[in-house]
Amino acid sequence: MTVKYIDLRSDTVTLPTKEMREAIYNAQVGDDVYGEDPTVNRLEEMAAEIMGKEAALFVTSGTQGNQISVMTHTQPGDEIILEEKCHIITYEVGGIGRLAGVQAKLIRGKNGIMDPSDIEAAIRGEDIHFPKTKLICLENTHNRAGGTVIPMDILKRTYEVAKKHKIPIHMDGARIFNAATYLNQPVKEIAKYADSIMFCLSKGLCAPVGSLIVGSKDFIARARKFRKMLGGGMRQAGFLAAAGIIALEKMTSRLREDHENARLLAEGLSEIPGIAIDMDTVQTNIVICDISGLKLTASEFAAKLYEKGIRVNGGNSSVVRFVTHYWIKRDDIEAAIEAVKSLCKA
Ligand code: TLP
Repeated sequence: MTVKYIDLRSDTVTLPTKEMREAIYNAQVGDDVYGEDPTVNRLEEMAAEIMGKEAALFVTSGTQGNQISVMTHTQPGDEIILEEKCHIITYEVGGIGRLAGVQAKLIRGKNGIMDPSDIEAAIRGEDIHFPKTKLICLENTHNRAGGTVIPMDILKRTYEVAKKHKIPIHMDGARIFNAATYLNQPVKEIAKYADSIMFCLSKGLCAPVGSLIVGSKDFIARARKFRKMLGGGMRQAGFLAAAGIIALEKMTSRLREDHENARLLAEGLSEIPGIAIDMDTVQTNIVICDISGLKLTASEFAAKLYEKGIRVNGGNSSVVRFVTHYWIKRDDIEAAIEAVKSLCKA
C-alpha cells in the first residue's frame, strides 16, 4: 500500500498533469543542439513573447539558468551585487565563484528586498584596487524571505540605478508568475525592469523539468554557448519542452489558489502557541515559520510531522518552510494545521 503524504516541502515536488503527460507522449522532437527541435523552438518563442524579450533559452534547471546568466553577464574577477539570502548565494553550491569566477557583494534586504540606495552605494567607483561591478541580481519572489514580491516602485528605482551606472540586472524569477499574480500585473511588466530573467517551469507550473532564460538576442546567443559548456545541450529535449508549453498556457492563471491556501495555512499555524509567522511576508505560496517557541529543531519538527503524514523542509535552525502548489487542496491545508496542532499539544 502506498501512503499518501501531504507534501509541503516545495513546489518542486509537483508532478506533471495528465495533459502534460499526453503532450510529452505526442511531442515532435529533433536535435536541439542543431536547433532542430520544433517543440523546444516553440517553447523558447513563447517564453520570449510572454516576457517581452527578444529571445529565450531552455535550460535544465533554475540553478543552471542562473549560473549561465551570471557567466554571460560577467568576466572572472568582476563583482556582482546580490541579496544576502538569495538562492544564488545560499543554494547554488558556490557556483558563481567556481563557474563565473566572480566575487559577491552582499546586501541585506528587508524581507529579501534590497533598498535601491543600498544597491547604488555598493556599486564600485573607479579605483586601481577595486573589481568592476558588472551585475545586479534580484530574486522575485524571494524564496528564503517567504515568497516575498519586489514592489513595482522599488523595482523601477532599482532599474534606474542600474541604467545610470550601465550595469545589467539579472532577475532570478524562478517564481516570477507568483509575483505577477500577487501584483495583478502581466509578467512582462515585471520583466521589463530586468535585462535577463530566469524562470522555472518545474515549480508551481508543474512541468517535470526545465527553466528558461530570456534576454536580448545577443545575450541568449552567448548564453547558449555556456549552456553547451555546462552539458546542457539536451538533444531531443522537446519531450520536456512539450510539458513546458502546457505549463505556460494552462498553469500560470491558477496560482492565486496556491496563494490563498498559503494564507489559510499561515493563519491557522500562527494561532498555535510556539509558532511565529511574519504575516507580512505571506504574499505568495511560501510560509516561513519560526518554531523556536516549541523547543524543537526544524528537522525534529519535520520528522514528527512526517509521522502524521505531512512533509515539510527542516534543517538545524528553527525555521520551517511550507510551500503550497497545484497538488495541495484546501482539505490538505486543514489537515496540515490539525497535524501541527496535535504535534504541538503532544
Ligand atoms: N529552490 C528550491 C531549492 O533549491 C531550495 C526550493 O525548493 O525552493 N531560484 C530560486 C528562487 C529557487 O527557489 C530555486 C529552487 C532555484 C532558483 C533553482 O531551481 P532548480 O531547483 O530548478 O535548480
